Amino acid sequence: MSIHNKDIADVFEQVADLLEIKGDNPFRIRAYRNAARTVGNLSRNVSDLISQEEDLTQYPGVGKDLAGKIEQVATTGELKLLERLRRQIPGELSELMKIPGLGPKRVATMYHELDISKPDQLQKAAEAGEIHELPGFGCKIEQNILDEVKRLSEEKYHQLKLTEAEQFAEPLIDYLKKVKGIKKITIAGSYRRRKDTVGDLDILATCQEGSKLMDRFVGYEDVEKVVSKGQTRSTVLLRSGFQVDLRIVPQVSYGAALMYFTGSKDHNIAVRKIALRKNLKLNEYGLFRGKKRIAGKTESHVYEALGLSFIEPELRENRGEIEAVYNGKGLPDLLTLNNVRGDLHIHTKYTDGHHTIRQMAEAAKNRGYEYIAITDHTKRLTVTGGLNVKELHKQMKEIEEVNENTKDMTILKASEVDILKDGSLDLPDSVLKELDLTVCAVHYTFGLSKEKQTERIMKAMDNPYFNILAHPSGRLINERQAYQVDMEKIMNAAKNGGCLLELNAHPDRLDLDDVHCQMAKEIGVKIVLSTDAHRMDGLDTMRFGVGQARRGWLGAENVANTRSLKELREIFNRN
Ligand code: DGT
Ligand code: CA
Ligand code: CA
Repeated sequence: MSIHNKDIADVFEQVADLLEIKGDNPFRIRAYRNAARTVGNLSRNVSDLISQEEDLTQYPGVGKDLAGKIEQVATTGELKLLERLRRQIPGELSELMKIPGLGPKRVATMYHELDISKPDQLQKAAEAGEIHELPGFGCKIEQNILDEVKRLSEEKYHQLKLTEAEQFAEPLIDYLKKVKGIKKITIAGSYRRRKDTVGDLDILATCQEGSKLMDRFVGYEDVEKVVSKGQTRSTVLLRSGFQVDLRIVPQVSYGAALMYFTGSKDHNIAVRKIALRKNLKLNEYGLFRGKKRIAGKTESHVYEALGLSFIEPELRENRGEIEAVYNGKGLPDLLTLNNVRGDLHIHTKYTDGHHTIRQMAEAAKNRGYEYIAITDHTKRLTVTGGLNVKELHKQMKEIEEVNENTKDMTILKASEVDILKDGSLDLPDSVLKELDLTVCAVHYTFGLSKEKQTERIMKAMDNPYFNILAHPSGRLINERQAYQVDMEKIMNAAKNGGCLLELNAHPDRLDLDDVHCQMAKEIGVKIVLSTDAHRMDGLDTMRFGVGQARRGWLGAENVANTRSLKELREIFNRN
């Protein structure tokens, strides 16, 4: 039985939720949350680490006790502590905590006063007007809860973050590839389009012995339920509830099928219209003139036969890509990972990172980068141990020392400066001016009105030492909505003032999103791609940012950290 990192992370999240509802020790709760995050974000599979007898305590926030618990979940799929907690209070309470506006206190109150432990019970009670009378609630909160419960129940199914989908997909593909006679195998759908979240996996394969491949697929150890099994198509649910489809197609149709199942649906519909205009028929088997297949083996053949040039999967959202190739205007040369010359948002041990300046610099150099910026937090963000001026000066000195001893890599002095509620920055100008650049961010008071939040950020950008607006919308995928902000206004102001916007590549954020990237390009404001790495391997998440940038039509010319250090310095000097 293979247990995925996400399964383990979910167990620890649930433990933390239940402890919090019980009112347990905050430090203990935080330890479980940190463990969940660490495990969820690991690039390697924990089950593999354990079978290779690697020491889990090398990971941040993982002590001996937690390492033992992680091993327990990874090997048995269960955790005794969680079972014990579930005997005391219902495990479903942790689901209720996912509803925006419901924290542990409110969940505990609803449970003790009204015996509510499930979303449908909550909805009934809210509709009956029983919630607002509880201590710590009110009519407005009751209404919000009701709206959120309805919204969540209407979501067709839970979308996984792209990184989570990868953790399920990669071992499965490796496993399937071991079948003899398999020629090609690709994951199509939103996964191939590098969408930030993925609903299900659509796998396509060509294989001489199709029935062997199908047998192997439904026999995968992680399959909980075989929804359907046929000669050319099967659907399974993995234990996490994630759905996977496998289709076996003939080689002559592979390109047409790949195109069809890569989607998006809107892109397909628009391409099919072009086919119809040319009196051709396009489906997943090929492009046909009458009964004759005129293309189908590769996607390029199909696009070409339609008079179109090849469209990269990330662009297939019917957001202008078809018009661009149809009118001969052409598509942009999309950004690639190779274009990126440095990472400008990196944390170290000085605040909540886990490695030293030197380690992060070495790791960046190993990835072929020419420069990085060290951007630890400022003092307002106390939970991260944000730096005061004295500590920042100490860090600057260390950066100078490391720079002197490092070849072919420049470490820039920077800071992730908090944008305070009134729009001022969390460091005095006299200190900001000593930095090579600043990455500025909103980390609290997310609930301001759109007007006030926009004003706050605009005022911050008026500071001549403001360079990059970090994770501009504040969203955490599947966890926290973006705050209200007038992004177009901010982008215009940034462009006029010489500020830049970040595309934070962390797979939990991917902020700016694809649509906003496209908006930034149209407005002409420059983007910076950064990972917000808190560990050395965090630098590898750049590829998620690149996928998102491509979805937003960005080319190297739209992204500042594809430039030389000299050009960058000019960009960051706004005066
Ligand atoms: P997801 O799984 O919700 O993240 O998104 P997709 O894009 O992977 O969608 P999915 O799995 O429902 O279907 C895979 C692809 O199959 C989709 O991108 C386009 C194609 N497709 C599905 N349904 C239709 C349809 O009704 N018409 C057309 N033209 N294509 C469809
Ligand atoms: Ca899909
Ligand atoms: Ca599907």
